[in-house]
Amino acid sequence: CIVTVDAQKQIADIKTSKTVLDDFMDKRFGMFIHFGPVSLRGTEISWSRNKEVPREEYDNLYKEFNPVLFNADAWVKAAKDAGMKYLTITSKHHDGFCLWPTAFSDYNIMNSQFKRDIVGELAKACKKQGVAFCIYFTVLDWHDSDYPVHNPYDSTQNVIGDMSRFEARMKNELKEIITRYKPYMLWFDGNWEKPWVQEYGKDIYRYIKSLDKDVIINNRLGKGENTAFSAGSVGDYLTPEQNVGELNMKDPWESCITICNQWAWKPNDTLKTLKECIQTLVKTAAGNGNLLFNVGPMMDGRMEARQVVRLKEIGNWLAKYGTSIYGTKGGPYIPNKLYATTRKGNRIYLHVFEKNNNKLALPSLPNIKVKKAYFMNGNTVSFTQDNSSGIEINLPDVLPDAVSNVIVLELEKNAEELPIVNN
Ligand code: H79
Repeated sequence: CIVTVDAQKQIADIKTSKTVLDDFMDKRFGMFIHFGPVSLRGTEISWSRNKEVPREEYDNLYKEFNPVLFNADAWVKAAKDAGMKYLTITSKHHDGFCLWPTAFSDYNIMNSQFKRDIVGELAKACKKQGVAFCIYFTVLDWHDSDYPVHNPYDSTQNVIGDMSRFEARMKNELKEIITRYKPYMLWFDGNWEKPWVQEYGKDIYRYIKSLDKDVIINNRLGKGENTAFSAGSVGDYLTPEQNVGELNMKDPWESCITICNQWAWKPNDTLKTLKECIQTLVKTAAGNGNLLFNVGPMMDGRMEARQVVRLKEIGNWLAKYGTSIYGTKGGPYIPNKLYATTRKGNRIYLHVFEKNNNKLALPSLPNIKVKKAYFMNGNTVSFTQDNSSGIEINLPDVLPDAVSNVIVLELEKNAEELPIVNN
């Protein structure tokens, strides 16, 4: 149909430029923050409403919300210390509570005891510390009477609403956010429920681009699929959730993964080990994607000390090995249990995850000679190369880095154009 083709063409004309998206993908590592009045209960943000926390109680939590130890500079510093280059805050999650003083809903931070613009303070701190500031904003709102779904667990309550009014308010809120806080990127979510249709996604994409042509927009503004693009897709990059995306040299993507299990703060939640954190980041970069790593601050506004320590440990590893992550491409090998690779210029960075024995066998790189191999910041590594049997790396009895090891393979020519090797 002609109308749809036109709408699609308009989207193509205003789509975020490759330069901007390349800049985003070079960053590789960002901090996701899920925060709101629900931290008073330690249950999952939005999903515990009508479940662990009765609706009436959940919707009144904001009156007690007073994170007096919130310090935007401290959050941004924790991200910087982790080696993160951008930060994404939940300005509004599915429970509808707004962390900024919006003129379009009373259910916002100014009507809590706290009365401070959390989004604005973070935007300012990010600017000061050189971290790209990004905003999460869901397209569903179980609290809003104009949105037709009020309880994801009980469809009988989900009947009345006015989506055109809801969409109009969403635009007003987005305009506030974009003009006030100048986000680098907008992270939409909640795109699977029935009221949300593709036309809203397209309309809002156009609207955002009319306000700021360079703001990056994730693919969850469009209806449905989060991990693949199709002809009518809306948005600039793919968003696998709680798993590392597959190697994809064509489409930009970012995996969002939690440092513990829950998105919002949970007391004594299981914290990922340093090795898990680093290897998650490495596997993401090796698949040519970004990692948006989530932290849920506590009800008093501080991040948990043990999480801040873990973030710092990740940053310490990146201070040594960052050139094998930032600004690299994924491939040419598909990541597996034993290893994964990134590449830049004439170098392949071979990340070794596990050691089965003292030999690591890589499939052959056709017609490209490896000139030398060495541990990053360390000793030479001996290897053999053969066009049919491939590359065999000799590993020492004990690998030099206790957390995650990187071997640099220097090639005689550029590694970035190599086709993906099927291993
Ligand atoms: O904001 C985070 C999630 O709340 C949101 N996206 C990320 C970034 C998200 N919305 N929907 N979903 C994720 C998928 C729904 C998963 C669920 Fe469950 C499974 C909802 C209920 C069961 C896991 C367990 C999440 C809440 C409880």
